[in-house]
Amino acid sequence: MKNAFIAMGSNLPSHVGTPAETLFAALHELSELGPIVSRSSLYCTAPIGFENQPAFLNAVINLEIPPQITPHILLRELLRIERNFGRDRSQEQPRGPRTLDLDLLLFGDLVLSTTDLTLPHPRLHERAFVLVPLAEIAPHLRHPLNGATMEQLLKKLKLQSGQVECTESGTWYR
Ligand code: PH2
Ligand code: MG
Ligand code: MG
Repeated sequence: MKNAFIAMGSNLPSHVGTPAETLFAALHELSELGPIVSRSSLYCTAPIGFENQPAFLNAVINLEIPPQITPHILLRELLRIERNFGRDRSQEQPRGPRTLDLDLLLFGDLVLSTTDLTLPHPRLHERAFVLVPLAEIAPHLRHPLNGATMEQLLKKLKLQSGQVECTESGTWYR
């Protein structure tokens, strides 16, 4: 059985409410694609890339992938769920504020490079807002390209205090 790891992020309200409410509602839609094995805590994180925007709420989930779902089908479904929560890519600023961002980090140990999808996610190992929640739920998972565990990759990042803060403790999907 294969598992996909998906990063979730939000820093703008959507039609369902606050970023936290958006992430929980999106989790419900994600659970319709396959069973959610685990999810991380929600983390309040300082914006990276474009700094003059609200703090993000970030999390990572482990989704069990049914055999008929290919990486590109999963990507298409993630984009569809983003649009359901008001994401409009034609109106937004790169690395700017968004109602919902769903990034495919890993799809089993698949290594893939196409115009619309690169696996593992090329910036996975650089981003504390991804590695902290990922290492919380899968500390011993190995990066398919360099063999390092998520725990080891996280240790290599120089975390600044206040950059990534846990806002709740992770539980099974509610
Ligand atoms: N997403 C971005 C740009 N910057 N910063 C944080 N802290 N969290 C994010 O999810 C994030 C970001 C573009 O997707
Ligand atoms: Mg993103
Ligand atoms: Mg994205």
